[in-house]
Amino acid sequence: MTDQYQSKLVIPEAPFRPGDKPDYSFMSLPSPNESIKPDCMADPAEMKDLAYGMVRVLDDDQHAQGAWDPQLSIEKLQAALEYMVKTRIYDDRMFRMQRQGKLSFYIKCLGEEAIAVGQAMALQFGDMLFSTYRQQGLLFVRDRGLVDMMCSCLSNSKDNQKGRQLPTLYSWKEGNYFSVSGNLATQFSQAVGWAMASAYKGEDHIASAWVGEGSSAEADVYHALLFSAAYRAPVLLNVVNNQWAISTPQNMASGGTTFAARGLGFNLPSIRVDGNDLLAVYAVTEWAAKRARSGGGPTFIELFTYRAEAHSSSDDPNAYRAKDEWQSWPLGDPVERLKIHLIERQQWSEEQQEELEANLTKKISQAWKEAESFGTLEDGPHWPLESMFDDVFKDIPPHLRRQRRKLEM
Ligand SMILES: Cc1ncc(C[n+]2csc(CCOP(=O)(O)OP(=O)(O)O)c2C)c(N)n1
Repeated sequence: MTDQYQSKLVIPEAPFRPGDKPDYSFMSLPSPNESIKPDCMADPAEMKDLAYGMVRVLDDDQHAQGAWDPQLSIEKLQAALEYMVKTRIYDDRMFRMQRQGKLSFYIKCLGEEAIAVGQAMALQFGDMLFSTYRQQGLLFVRDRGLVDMMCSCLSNSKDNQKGRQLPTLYSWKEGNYFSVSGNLATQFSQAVGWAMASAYKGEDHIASAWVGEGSSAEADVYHALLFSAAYRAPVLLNVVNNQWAISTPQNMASGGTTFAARGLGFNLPSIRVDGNDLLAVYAVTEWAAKRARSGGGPTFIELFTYRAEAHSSSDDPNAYRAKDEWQSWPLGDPVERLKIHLIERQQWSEEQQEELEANLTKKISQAWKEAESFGTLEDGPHWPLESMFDDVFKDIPPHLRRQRRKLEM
């Protein structure tokens, strides 16, 4: 064996681990003026740079700049801020309730609020959403009732999933929100299938699916990409790169390039966007939705962000990542950024922000009291055990009928 031909196994490492002082100065962040905005029906070959750059609208001073500025009205921007703050306060309340033993489990989306809110606002109500457990903002934009969401997390008598799901794995048929699956990445192929059916039937509604960057290593994602490309399904395929898949850093799944770049091999328009910039998220989603609705097929989107909280209520990130990493994150806090943008335009104030937060905190507290009145995990009432056989099969197969009978005896 000679040194010249010695192969070497490379184990990707996280940039920082506990005890390190995070410093992201190595990260190249283009200015908003650097990204071109092609026509929404452009050939993917003409826009490859968008997979390696980063679409941004808010600059470092939170002024809107560049070709991707979606020129949203002040009312829309204020509504987006409200949805994001609502998401944050809701998450905070639910996490505390989990710590008090009222819920079995909870997942927050702290730091990622602009993604679900910006994307849901750029889509239409009839568009079908195939989300992960970390896009609760989609439900707020669609005006899902707070009490309904809480009852789902409490698995109580008003839980529309009858206590069969983990908290945060919501389902809402009437809101075109597909049941969240605990088996990661299944939603990508489901969304593509739904979008193919929609196009086949000549309907104008599109689908949108999300997956975490860690889950993007699942084979389902590549089946979905190929089918979406081959049949030009009207679907948005979003990878939320929040840097961590529990304790696994993003470079374990990236293969050393951007996640967006994977779409290029399938000849898809592939765009990497600053996921902490509500305006940029909105603009890219609006572009991709217009393309899908015009017969241009799918778009692959990487939303670049940072998971500010633990993975879930069962996780302690101090074991694997540097303390205060979020504070060093160069793309900042999405809520602060939109707030500063509006204040700079003299369309918002710190006083209004405080008032908004106080009102939402009050509403969420009231909703919690009401939700608890339908039962809690600890005290019940719980769904009768035999109800586990309902709603799965139209005609219950004999072996399950036998099992139900046994249970009733
Ligand atoms: C098929 C499958 N594999 C593994 C898991 C266990 N698991 C749950 S969440 C998670 C990490 C997912 O990370 P990522 O996709 O980056 O999303 P994030 O939680 O960071 O939003 C893992 C490995 C699972 N639920 N399903």
